[in-house]
Amino acid sequence: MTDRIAIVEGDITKLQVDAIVNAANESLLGGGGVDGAIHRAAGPELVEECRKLGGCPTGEARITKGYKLPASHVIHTVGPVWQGGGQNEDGLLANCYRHSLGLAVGNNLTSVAFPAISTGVYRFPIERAAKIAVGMAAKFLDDNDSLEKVIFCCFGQPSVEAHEKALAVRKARR
Ligand code: AR6
Repeated sequence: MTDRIAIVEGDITKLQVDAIVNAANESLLGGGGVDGAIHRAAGPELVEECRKLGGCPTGEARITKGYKLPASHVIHTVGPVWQGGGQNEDGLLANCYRHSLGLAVGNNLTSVAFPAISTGVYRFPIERAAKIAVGMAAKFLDDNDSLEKVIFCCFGQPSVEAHEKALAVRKARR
């Protein structure tokens, strides 16, 4: 199923896919990093719809329309803040990917692009996060034929390399 996983470098707000995933915070009302970029590109209607959702706990996900984005939907998920690894950060990050992909399939979406959730302001180590992200996507694709493409949209070469390495390890295991 790893042939349905793609790794690209660039700005996720430019991608024409069924859904881009936002690395949000529990308020869902916007912030910096990729969250700020997505809200800027989508326009003010996005935060209006988000306001109606009443927040989102860490590890869960919510879906909205994409408004002015090329993507028709935004899936907002809240990654864990890295606290050294002893606070179930791995499990919470895996939940973000699982719930986001579940929402995509539940809404009949076939292509989804992720940023590297939690690896910016939330300081989750990139290699560890990439392993979790790629592992969960591969597992999910195994179980869901309707999903055609999962894209990891990486910001910067270290993130690209971490995802490519995680994908290569995954492929070698098959
Ligand atoms: N396209 C793709 N990836 C991006 C983009 C972009 N336009 N901009 C940044 N990244 P972060 P977090 C990468 O900090 O760690 C916000 O304030 C970035 O290089 O956006 O989950 C929220 O409101 C990094 O690899 O999200 C929360 O409060 C990755 O996206 C908090 O930050 C995630 O970095 C969430 O922190």
